[in-house]
Amino acid sequence: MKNLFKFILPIAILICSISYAQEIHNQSNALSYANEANSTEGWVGVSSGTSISSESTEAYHGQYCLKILAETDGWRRADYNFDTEVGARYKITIFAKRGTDVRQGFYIWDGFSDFVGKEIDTTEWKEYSWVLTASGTTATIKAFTGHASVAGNILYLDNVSIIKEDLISPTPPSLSSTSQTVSSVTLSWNGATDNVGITGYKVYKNGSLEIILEGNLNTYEVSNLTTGLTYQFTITSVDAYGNESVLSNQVSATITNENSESLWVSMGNNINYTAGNVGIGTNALTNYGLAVDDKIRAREIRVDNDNWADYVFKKDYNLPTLEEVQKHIQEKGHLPNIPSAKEVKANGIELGEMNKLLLEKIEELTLYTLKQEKKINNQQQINKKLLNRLEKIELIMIKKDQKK
Ligand SMILES: [Ca+2]
Ligand SMILES: [Ca+2]
Repeated sequence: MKNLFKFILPIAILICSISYAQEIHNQSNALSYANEANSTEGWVGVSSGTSISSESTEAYHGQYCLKILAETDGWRRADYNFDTEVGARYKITIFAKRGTDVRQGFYIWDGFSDFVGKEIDTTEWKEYSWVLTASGTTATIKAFTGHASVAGNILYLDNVSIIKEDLISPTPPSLSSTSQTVSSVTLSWNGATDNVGITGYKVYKNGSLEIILEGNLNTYEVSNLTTGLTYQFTITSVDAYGNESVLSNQVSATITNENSESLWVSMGNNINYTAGNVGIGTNALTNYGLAVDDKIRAREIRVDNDNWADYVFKKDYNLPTLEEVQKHIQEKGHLPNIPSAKEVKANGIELGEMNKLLLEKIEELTLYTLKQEKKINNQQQINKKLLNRLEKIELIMIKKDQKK
């Protein structure tokens, strides 16, 4: 029985909770879901031997229910009268529990052409419902404490609902996800319509009902979600009669890790990463603020360097001799102070450092060239002097030959 009530309760809450907008059982009394009060307003104990009261210890929902007591032997009952439209159909739902007597129930109602009585067959709270066609302009619900009941019989009623039949379902809302945290997603929706009126919504998570919402809401936060998982949400709208729309569009949301969310900080149109390193296609982040396991394209890249190669031109720079350079090349297979092919394959090159080293070699080459230029000039001077002396000697030799 407990399981039965676990099933019945949410349905009952749905039926009763969404119905008050078009609720015909609209008095403020112990049996009302949305407008409950310590009152029996609208209900009448029929005959002098019937007592009706608002009861606070047996309520099915809220604080109160209606207690019907047979004070004396005889046909004892409570009635509820309401206006109807001839030919219209009404969905009537009543929760009831009987006392120890049998044959308590709902019998011989007035104003409907197709009413069939129902016995209240359990001492536990149970839902009894009908969809009935009105044959007049008024109708009467009758709840009996027993068939020719005896004094002392008791019957309890609660959560009564009377809704005029509505066969047109609402249209579904348009659903969106407006924000999320590390464990929740806030859904928002709009645009649902109904011929009578929307009275509530049903939110579905991964195809299962998450919650039934009453009233004119347009947002709901789904909580207790798990980081790293992706959830699919849909929603339907519901009218007073219990018609449910088709599913809305589906909204997908992935619950992301707290750190990856919080480390990005927006500042105007900029976004800054305030801690840790960023890897794209790699998690080899040690010593690198940004690691990318792919090509990078840019119009310009600036590399800062605090030790550019102009030190080569300082007087105290120890420019190696060409003999030393040649010896290094013969022994090591690469220029001094330049990484080998093996080192570059293992470690790559650093753009700033490698440009500095290449300039270092260019500046060294310039120094070597200037030295060679100086040597060549000196040699040309010597050659010129030697040529002059040679010409003088030739002239002397020619004069000697002429004297002979
Ligand atoms: Ca109640
Ligand atoms: Ca409708």
